[in-house]
Amino acid sequence: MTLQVEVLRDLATRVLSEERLRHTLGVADWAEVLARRHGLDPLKARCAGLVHDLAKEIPLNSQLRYARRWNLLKYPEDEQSPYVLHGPVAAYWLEHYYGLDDAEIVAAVANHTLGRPGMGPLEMLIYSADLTEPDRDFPEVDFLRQSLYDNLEKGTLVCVKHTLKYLEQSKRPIHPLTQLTFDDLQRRQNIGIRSQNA
Ligand code: DGI
Ligand code: FE
Ligand code: FE
Repeated sequence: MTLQVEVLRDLATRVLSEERLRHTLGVADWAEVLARRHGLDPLKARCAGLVHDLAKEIPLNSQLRYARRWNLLKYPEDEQSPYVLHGPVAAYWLEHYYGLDDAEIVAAVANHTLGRPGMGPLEMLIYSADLTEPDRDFPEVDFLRQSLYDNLEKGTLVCVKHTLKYLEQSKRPIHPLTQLTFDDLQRRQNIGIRSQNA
């Protein structure tokens, strides 16, 4: 399947509310900028941004039903906080029903909310662009944007750290994958720093 930005944009326009579409287009634009900056494929980044939240507005009980049917429930927390399922649900639908055969985009959509240990560059890009797109407005957002622009891996670590802090402050449960993602990125960066100094 060739990647057609216009087709995916139309899909997002048909499926999403006006507000969610605005966010989606913001993620697609910002992901493309970051992809160019870091030598990744800008077309793939835009496409992943366009489809990352396709399942977000499906009622939660239906998301849960799809997740059960498609065997996407991996942690007890998935059922306790079902709003973390829209990435895996959209990714499964795109791959198995829509025929999207780009594994990197499918993974970036699946893991855009929680991350995972061992994320690839496009997964980091979409995770982070989602949090820092132009419409997002919170005190640290410019620092997060600059960190991402300077270094994708370090910037993503800063984004996951921000999410952990936000969840702690709002007394929401931390999903094991968020913690595992943080630990993994931190470990990868420590290895990088040690090998630079070696
Ligand atoms: O779909 P978006 O709103 O664009 O963004 P998203 O896919 O990153 O989802 C954001 C929501 O996910 C937000 O309400 C916080 C929540 N979230 C992210 N990580 C965790 C989490 N919620 C819980 N309970 N635990 C997490 O680790
Ligand atoms: Fe999302
Ligand atoms: Fe989003």
